[in-house]
Amino acid sequence: APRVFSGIKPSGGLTLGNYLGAIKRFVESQNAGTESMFCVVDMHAITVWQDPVELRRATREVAAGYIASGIDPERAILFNQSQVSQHAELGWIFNCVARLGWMNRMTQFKEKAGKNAEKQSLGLYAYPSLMAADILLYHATHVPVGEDQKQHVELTRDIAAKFNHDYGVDFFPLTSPVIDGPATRVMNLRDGTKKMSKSGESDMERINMTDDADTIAKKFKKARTDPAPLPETLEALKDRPEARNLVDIYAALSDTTAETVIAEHGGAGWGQFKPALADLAVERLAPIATEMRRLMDEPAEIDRILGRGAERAREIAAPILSRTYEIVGLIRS
Ligand code: AQP
Repeated sequence: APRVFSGIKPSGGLTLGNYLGAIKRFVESQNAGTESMFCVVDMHAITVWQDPVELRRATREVAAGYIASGIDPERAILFNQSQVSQHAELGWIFNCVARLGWMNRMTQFKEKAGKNAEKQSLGLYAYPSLMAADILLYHATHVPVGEDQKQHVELTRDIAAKFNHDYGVDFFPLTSPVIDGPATRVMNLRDGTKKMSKSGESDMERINMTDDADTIAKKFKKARTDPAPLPETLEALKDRPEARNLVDIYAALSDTTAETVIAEHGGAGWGQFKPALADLAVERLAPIATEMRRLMDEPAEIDRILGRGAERAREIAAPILSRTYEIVGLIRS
């Protein structure tokens, strides 16, 4: 049976990129009736330094973001990764399956490490192997992610295939990334060639899910664009990454396509389009932000939900990990 798994790192506050590229699509998958598991991947967050107090806050914020956006913790399994120790255990086994050459090709590590690879944690380097464990621990078949995670989900397939081949079993499924919709890569508002990130330097680069209406309006107003108005065809946006990004955001927020947005707004100047975009974003995000704030005022309730989700996750994970140990030849007595 199909099973969806995906996760978000609590490495800061949630952005519009996380919402459009991930959470909104998770809600759609849950509502389509597919068995779904959504994780706050706190062990991935600590691959770079996290202040412990802030990590706890961000973990609860991601959980609140899921719930406020429509993830129902009764229907989907919602939990934080570190409460299910099988992730780390299977992650170790996959560290012994994945090859250094494969890890060396991971573009996200190269981008994050920059010229300072030697100074990065071993965890940041090994992160895609833990991510493979997150997915395969539940024999998940579909992983909805943004474009930036495509390579990691492909690596998950390589790890599953090598494990199955080396041990002569047909145990781990070959997982498919699900990358669809108009906003699989929401770009930075100040630089249309970089993706919008939680941990980008300036707050003006991103819309946070908890930004208030004035902040959202100000950020779109100051968003970098070229001076030309919106063209009449999508083709003409090809070399205008900032303009294209705002059109894609508009399309995703209004559940339509970039073609339709251009058909309706082609010819509009930024003085017209940006306020329309800001109004739309506020209309969509404000109710979610209000609900997030309400939930975050009750951290004990969030922790209870995560704890209950972790119990349900462990029930699925335990037999799969035990079988993995058996296949590998590790004694459990
Ligand atoms: N800009 C984006 N556009 C579309 N999707 C995005 N995602 C993240 N940014 C965008 C998707 O959100 C999910 C969770 O991502 P993550 O938090 O695990 O890691 P990330 O991709 O590294 O996110 P950030 O925001 O860039 O975090 P930092 O700055 O800490 O590294 C994934 O499905 C991702 O594709």
